[in-house]
Amino acid sequence: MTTIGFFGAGRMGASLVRTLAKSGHEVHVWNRTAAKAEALAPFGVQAKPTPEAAAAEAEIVFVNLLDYAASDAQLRKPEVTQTLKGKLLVQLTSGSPKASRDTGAWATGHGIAYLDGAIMATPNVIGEPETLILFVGSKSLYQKHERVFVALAGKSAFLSEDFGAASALDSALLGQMWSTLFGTLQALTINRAENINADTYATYLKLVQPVIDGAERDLMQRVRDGRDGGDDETFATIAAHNVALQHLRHINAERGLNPVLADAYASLFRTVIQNGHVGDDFAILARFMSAP
Ligand code: FVH
Repeated sequence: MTTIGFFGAGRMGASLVRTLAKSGHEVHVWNRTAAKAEALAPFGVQAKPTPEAAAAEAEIVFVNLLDYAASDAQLRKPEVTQTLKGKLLVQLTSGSPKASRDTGAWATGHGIAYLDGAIMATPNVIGEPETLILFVGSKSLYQKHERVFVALAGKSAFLSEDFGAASALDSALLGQMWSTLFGTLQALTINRAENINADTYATYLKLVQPVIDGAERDLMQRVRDGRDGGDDETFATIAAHNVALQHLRHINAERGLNPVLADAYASLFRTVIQNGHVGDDFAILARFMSAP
């Protein structure tokens, strides 16, 4: 059993706290709105009036607040920083890779051991064997307390010594998720606007996943291999993609649909064409995503 301090009792924080308490740890929690911390008392959790009081007796202190601005505002209070010295601080607030690296540097510079983490799940599956939290920082520190982390997420894993790696991977995967979510909304909008029948929609459902999987696999491989020009495996040049995109824009115009996504793609194609790459592979766009 470990005595654990916890800053935050929001949707995710409360789920993490309950799971730690159910795993047999003594948890002292502080939340800006005290009532949310006090509501955890039935789980044997002790609500504390200040962050430093929640950290005072703890070996490990977790933070799960809205953002790093909220987190830094608490962590960098002199009385909190002083209390955290010599303890392990585990940051589970979502943030940018830079914020994670800056907080990691701040913590280690103040004699506070630091692990950063990205929760790849929603509050309802915390504590489940299939849930994943990625941790970064000192591998030996992670391994020393792995039992605590695995209680929070059965698939908890150590990712890297780079404090920013978990946030970077989280953001990359979120970007992938949003492009799939927005792409799905666009496809459903076209299907609905063109009044496709149930059989045609059933065919769409059969085709959509292989299209996504195949495109991602091929593109990742080409970009990784640096094959972003045109070669004998370039089956669709920028020109071909751009022509097909115009059909999507015509549907948007004819049906009065929101053109914002197709127009954004068109803008990227226009930039690449203006830079002389009309005959190159789609992968050439990777260069223009890194530098507009
Ligand atoms: N919910 C989810 O599915 C995602 C999954 C992936 C990881 N995220 C990140 O977890 C952090 C907390 O998210 P949340 O969903 O629990 O958010 P809320 O329920 O809104 O709780 C926010 C807590 O932060 C406290 N808080 C907000 N602003 C401040 C502030 N200025 N000073 C101190 N505390 C602050 C808030 O306190 P209160 O409103 O109850 O007083 C909550 O404790 C987040 O990084 C997600 O990206 C969740």
